Amino acid sequence: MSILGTRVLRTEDPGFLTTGGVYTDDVVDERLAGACHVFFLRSPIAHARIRSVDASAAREAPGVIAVFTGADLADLPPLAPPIPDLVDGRMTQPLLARDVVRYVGEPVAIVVTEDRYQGEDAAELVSADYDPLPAVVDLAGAADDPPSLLFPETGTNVTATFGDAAALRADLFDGCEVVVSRTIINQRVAPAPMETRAAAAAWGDDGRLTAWIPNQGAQGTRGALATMLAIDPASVRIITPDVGGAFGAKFGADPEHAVVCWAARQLGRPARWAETRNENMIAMTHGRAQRQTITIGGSRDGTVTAYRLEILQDSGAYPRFGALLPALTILMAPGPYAISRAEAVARSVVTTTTPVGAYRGAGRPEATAAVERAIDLFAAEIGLDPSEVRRKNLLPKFTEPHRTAFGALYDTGDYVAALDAALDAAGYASLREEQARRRAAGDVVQLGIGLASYVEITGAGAESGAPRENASVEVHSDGSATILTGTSPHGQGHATVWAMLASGELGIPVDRITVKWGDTDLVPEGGGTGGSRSAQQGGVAVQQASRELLDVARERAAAMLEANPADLIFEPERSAFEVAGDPEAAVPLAKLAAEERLVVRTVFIAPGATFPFGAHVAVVDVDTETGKVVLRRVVTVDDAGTVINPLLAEGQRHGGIAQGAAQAFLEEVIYDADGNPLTASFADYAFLSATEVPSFELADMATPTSYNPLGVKGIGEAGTIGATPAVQNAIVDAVAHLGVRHIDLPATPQRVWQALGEATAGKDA
Ligand code: MCN
Repeated sequence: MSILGTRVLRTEDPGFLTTGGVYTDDVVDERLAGACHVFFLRSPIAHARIRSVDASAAREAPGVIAVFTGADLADLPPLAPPIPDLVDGRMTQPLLARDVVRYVGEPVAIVVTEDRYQGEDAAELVSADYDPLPAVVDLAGAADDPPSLLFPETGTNVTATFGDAAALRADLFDGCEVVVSRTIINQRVAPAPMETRAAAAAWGDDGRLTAWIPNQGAQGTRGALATMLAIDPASVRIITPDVGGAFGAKFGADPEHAVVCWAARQLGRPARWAETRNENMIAMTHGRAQRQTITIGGSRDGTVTAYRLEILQDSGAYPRFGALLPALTILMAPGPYAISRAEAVARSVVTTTTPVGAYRGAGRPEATAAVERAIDLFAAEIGLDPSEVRRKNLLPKFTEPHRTAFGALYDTGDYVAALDAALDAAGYASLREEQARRRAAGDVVQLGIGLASYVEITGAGAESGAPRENASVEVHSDGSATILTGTSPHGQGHATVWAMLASGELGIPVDRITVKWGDTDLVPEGGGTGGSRSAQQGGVAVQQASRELLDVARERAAAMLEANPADLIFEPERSAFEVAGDPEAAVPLAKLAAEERLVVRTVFIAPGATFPFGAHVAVVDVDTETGKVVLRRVVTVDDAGTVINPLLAEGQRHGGIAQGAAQAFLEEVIYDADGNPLTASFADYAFLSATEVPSFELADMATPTSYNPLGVKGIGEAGTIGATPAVQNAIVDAVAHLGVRHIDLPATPQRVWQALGEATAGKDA
């Protein structure tokens, strides 16, 4: 039996569970001996002109080596927005604020000390004077009626537009019997990885920088850091220690990372930084943050004929990846539905809040949440079961790529089958019966059933063109093997799965294969891990390298055995080539490696992104007196094509579903009207834990893609894409018979209770 498709236990875990990981802050290295510690003084005010920063008292404080402000870094370029062609390139972030601060938490100065805890004390002695400017928090206002401009020289807070709002069709909904429209919120959330951000930096005598940074792709981090430091990327070596979660927010590098490296160079000694949880909550990029206006129209028989999505994206104070999220949301706007007329437009605006970046799903959960809410609103309006409306409008099964009106090329799909499988697994009919009973009895606790059908994009191409990834595989003379990969796992388990893929080809046991990544001197190129790209590109590259290695080995074995290469059979059980019909005449790969290095590096180039799909069913209890929601069940079908290791793929689904559910009923980053963050700690931010969720029920479905030889698509973000709308729809469904049509994310007890109150008062809630 092939090892692929089996539940191989994670080889990473014994270490994590016994001695624990070695995170950036734990790294012990002689290059870091005598390191000083960096503490960031951050803006306490959302928007202000900096009148002065007086650090004289702080400089006299115990242990203080230096205090630096924005003026000291004036020779470094500011952090430029990604893809300045799409985003206003003038809206840049100085590495330390210069004249103006634009969000609470923006780095203003650093205090460098001998011991870590001296920095925080000394920072209190820095006196920074601010002239407050009006905060910009309200999204709609930020764009159209701004209380102030973050970058007055640009004349606007709009940093990017997608689609032509002036060209929206006036007749889009003509002929529709029913049209429903609503403005909904896809709230801002915090990635909240267990490991906060950190950096350790040392400059060698050769002028090269070595930086240990938790990241999602060392090569991208090297590039971003080199740009901020205005140095050649070749003079930067990034080393990636264990990473305690990232969820999209550790791609590239942040200004803080560059400042720590700069300080190390300036002071001529290594420097370290590890942020506190509070800093992490206000200064690591946030995710989502869209205000969406959805309009859906069709006929009373349930056919949807027109859909419009208008997005206002909160980019936070400085356009980062968040400003580009609408591009992905628009690409996936119609989801799995065959809607004959659909349009989507977006504007990204800057506000005086923490910059927004990628968060698990990055743009696609927002698309799914919008269209899934729209479908439910439409179903409620015409009084049809939401499963019926979905079934009626889902694209029929296709095996040849399908081009959508928004330019996405879905590789393969069977959306109705996914929906039916999820409904079956959930026991949909009997759930509806129970709901009817509880409604008829007028129970205080009502049952809600929510659905979400989805299709998402994984492994989208890098800017440089077709999606690709490299891998090298080397067999050693002792029969073990080493894999180098351009991916960068931080919880996904590539060490296990990449070893499985090589093992499946080479017959070397998984525990004798070492997987290495994240050191740019060892692996100079790589796309890292994000967008659920790794298995379909990095994993496939490992398989391809292993096969190419066998080709090389076959030639060498043939020469050694004095046989025709075509007459050799590779026998995985022995990890050896043998002559057909003469098993005695055999040569193991290890022996070939003893003769001459046996190593192959390859690049797998994919024809395009893949489009995994699925359906989620959520079941909730909602207390109609208190608004409290208890998540009872989440049943999902997540079709990621061929599954290499079901244990890991299921783990990814569980984690994603938990985060998706958390967005539906708990988590939200909140600012007051002055731009002060109200959720700056885990005491205030309703961070999901295992106690709030049931064990999830995962049904299987696998439609292989033809885009790679393994047939794999991504699974890393599926949970966040399906679960949020399914849980939200379930909560609304629980109280729909009481007149509630919509409850914004997150559907907290207060919001549910309020919606019930408004519905009872006769208002549409
Ligand atoms: N896999 C599989 N069969 C498939 C697809 C995947 O067995 N058909 C396995 C892979 O081998 C891999 C894992 O499932 O071990 C996830 O693979 P893939 O879907 O390719 O996703 P990536 O490895 O590229 O992971 C990225 C994805 C993203 S974008 C975010 S965000 C995310 C996530 O993974 N952040 C995470 N999962 C996370 N999990 C943890 N613990 N921490 C994070 O920060």
